[in-house]
Amino acid sequence: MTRIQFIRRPEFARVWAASIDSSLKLPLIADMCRANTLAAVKRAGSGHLGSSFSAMDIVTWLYYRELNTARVGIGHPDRDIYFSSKGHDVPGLYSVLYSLGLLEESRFMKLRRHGGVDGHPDVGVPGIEANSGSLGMGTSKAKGMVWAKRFLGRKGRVVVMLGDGELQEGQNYEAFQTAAHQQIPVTVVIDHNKLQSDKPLDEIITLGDLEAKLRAFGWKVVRTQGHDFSAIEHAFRSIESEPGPRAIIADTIKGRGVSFMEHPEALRANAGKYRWHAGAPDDASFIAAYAELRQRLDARLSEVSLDPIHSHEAMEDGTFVANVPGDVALGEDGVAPPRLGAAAEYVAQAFGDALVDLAATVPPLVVLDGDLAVDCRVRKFEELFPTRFIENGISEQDMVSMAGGLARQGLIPVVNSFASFLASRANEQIYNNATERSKVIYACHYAGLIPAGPGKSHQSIRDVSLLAALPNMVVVQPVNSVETRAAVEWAVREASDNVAMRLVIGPSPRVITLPAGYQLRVGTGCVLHPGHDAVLFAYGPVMIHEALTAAEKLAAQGFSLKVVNLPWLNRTDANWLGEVISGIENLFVLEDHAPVGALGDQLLRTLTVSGHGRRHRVQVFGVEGFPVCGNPAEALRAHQLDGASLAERIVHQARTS
Ligand SMILES: Cc1ncc(C[n+]2csc(CCOP(=O)(O)OP(=O)(O)O)c2C)c(N)n1
Ligand SMILES: [Mg+2]
Repeated sequence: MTRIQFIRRPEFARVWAASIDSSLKLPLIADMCRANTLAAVKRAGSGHLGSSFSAMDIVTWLYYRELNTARVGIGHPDRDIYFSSKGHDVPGLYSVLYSLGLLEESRFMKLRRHGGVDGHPDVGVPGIEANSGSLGMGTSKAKGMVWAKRFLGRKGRVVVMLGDGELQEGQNYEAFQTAAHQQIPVTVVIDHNKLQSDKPLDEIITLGDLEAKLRAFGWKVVRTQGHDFSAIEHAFRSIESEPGPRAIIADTIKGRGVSFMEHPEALRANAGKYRWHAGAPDDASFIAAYAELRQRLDARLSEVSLDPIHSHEAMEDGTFVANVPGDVALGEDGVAPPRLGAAAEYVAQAFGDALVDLAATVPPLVVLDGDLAVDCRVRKFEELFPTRFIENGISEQDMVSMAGGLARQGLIPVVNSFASFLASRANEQIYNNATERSKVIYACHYAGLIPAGPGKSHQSIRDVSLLAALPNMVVVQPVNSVETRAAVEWAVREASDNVAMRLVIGPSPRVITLPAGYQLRVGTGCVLHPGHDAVLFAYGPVMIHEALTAAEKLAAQGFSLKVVNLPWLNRTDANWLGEVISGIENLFVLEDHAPVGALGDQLLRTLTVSGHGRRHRVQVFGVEGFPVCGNPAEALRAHQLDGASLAERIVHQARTS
């Protein structure tokens, strides 16, 4: 059983009130917050440590010394405002807010859980000023806040934190330009840790002379050491009287505070790749990291004759058990959130492997990535075919239009990013490419509701509605590795239209076997569970698992549900559809998407046009509202899309018809 300890709020108050040199307090508070960040991420099972730790000293400085927020209160109209545009560093921010009593303990203890605090910032959490997580928007939003404060006669500054990789997003440069022209005194802090997802910026897309670039835009720029509190103070003092926009470039270390997570040692230890950007550390790494932080804290406290840190083990029921100071002996992972019974299959892996295999026989195939090569499973392609791989950094719009240019020259580009960023942010560019009638394959990773820990910036439940209306765009989502490989081969070799391939990022919840002889054919699917009382259409491994679970539960109640896997989300073969629903009145559609604009709408349209609709009733189950944050079971349940809820909803509907 993993025992994870937290440092509770009175300990922060004790250290802050201690009669010691005030310059010693901030490093102590920051490390205490690091320890809590580490504990929260470990308990959540995921989260971003490297980025939280590199920003931690600055965030501690801001809330404990620079900003009036804690003093006047987080609801005061004249408060100073801080938020992070990068957003994934929010576990660190939560720790600081908690240490000051601004964030409730019960919520902080539930990072990435339903009813706790989201994996990326959400204004529903006390102290969070802006939603972020989709990179690149923060400077523009901060500019709006400064403008509004001035307009409304309110006091208070606005400080926004940017990642250095985040600066690859073009929106930053629009904001740099307008903030200077509009003379808006927004303060930007750039957490310049020189790394992005898992590689140095200089290997992805270099920033060049950042100071000169910002100055050329008309900004006041100061550079500082981001882990030295007096240097941070000096930087803030040197820009405070500036009438226009100001930037503090803070040289920081990703993973700062835990030796083996610090750049550059961490890169050397892992063949040049940074391991601690996202995800919870394994037990051994957690124990070592926590011990290092605690030992440093206790040693520093002892030097100034203060008691060591007292920490408490947080139990699942929300109670705490006091621990012996320094006790960090941990065992098996017993507190990870309940997970789906995962199969060892990742459809995204099958996608990446298929691309590698196709490369030999399809010379025009090229792959583009937006700093997500590992998540999108294209790192292998990058290593094997470096001349056919384009790393474009965090700039989806640029990547998509570049792909359009590649396609105009006869290449077959496969563009990779998360569905939520690719389909939406670059939608206009995708449309423009489509009008040229060339073929681009858009690999929309992390499609759907699950995983739900990162929160609504990352869960993609609107991408089909954004893409399906393009006349020459086929949207497909495969259910298992076999179907994924077939879909990639079809997209690369056969498709004449553009293809948007939705892929679930996590492990498939169960092994899904396709019927013998099943051939992928546009507009058709296959029956995965026989039945005659109702038909449920679904797609992708997450929702097909829930659909099958519903069918199994209903079978035990004597209700026979036919489950149909239909990977084509905007193409339907009306004859095939007519056959599959023949003799069955009640039809259901399960979306891994909002109920608007995806498979349900497509089927309704096909039924209406073909005339089949007169004999059938259709109900669409989808992600209603914004997707909730939580573990998979919590999120599915909250949206009533888990197998048990679906079974109830289906029976209810069928009996009332
Ligand atoms: C628009 C968008 N594209 C891609 C991502 C995925 N992503 C999250 S963090 C990250 C790297 C960020 O690097 P950096 O800005 O340097 O932040 P650091 O973690 O180093 O603090 C990427 C690519 C995203 N969240 N938003
Ligand atoms: Mg960085």
